[in-house]
Amino acid sequence: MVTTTGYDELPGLIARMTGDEKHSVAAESTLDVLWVLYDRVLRIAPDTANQARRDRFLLSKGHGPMAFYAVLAAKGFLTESELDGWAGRDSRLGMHPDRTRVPGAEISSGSLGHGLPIAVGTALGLRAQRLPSKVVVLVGDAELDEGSNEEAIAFAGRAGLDRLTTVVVDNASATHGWPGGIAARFEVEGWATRTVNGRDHGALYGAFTTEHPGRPLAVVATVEPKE
Ligand SMILES: Cc1ncc(C[n+]2csc(CCOP(=O)(O)OP(=O)(O)O)c2C)c(N)n1
Ligand SMILES: [Mg+2]
Repeated sequence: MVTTTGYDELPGLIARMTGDEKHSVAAESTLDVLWVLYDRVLRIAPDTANQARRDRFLLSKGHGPMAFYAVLAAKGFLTESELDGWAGRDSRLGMHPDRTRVPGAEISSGSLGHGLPIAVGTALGLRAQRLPSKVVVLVGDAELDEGSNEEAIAFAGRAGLDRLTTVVVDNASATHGWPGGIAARFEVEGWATRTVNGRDHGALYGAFTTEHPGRPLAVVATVEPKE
């Protein structure tokens, strides 16, 4: 399926998915990161979605998936008309993505704290199979409070998982905040890091394409605080 939908059409697509306004800011926070990844960084397409050599994108922060679905529709994984019925009884597009139903969703998510550990295992597996694919996992700043991330961050640094990129969408909603900045948490474990404006497509692209041999990469994408 070929679509010509561009970035400017995404807000209109998101607006078609009503009924989860509680998470509209969470959704909107991810929009620019998702667009840059799917448009310019990831080697993923509907017709190659089952190939072992594809890149993997894991949406760990599963609440508010409206921007994710909009980008999947823009890139031909979903039809745009399908967005209208999202979260309905007959829709495969739930308020949390289900990997068994949503084309292009690598993991089911909604329960926070699982995507980064799964991404670490995926990167290890790809390395063992000598596949060149990269793995990008998107987490929230508050999600990082989940203890499961701590072991994953430490292990990925020790193991030098350079196929792995974690993007933290930082809208300053973590209860205790991140003194010294989120990047410092990754750097102490040996990760390369970049902190950029999460709305600036050029800066995001530059961060995602940073060379980081022998180390995983954390991109902290800062967006305006959650209301
Ligand atoms: C394990 C788990 N605990 C609690 C929740 C409830 N919950 C849903 S969204 C959210 C806050 C997430 O904040 P953040 O990761 O920063 O994402 P944001 O909403 O800011 O985009 C919480 C605690 C959850 N989904 N999973
Ligand atoms: Mg947040």
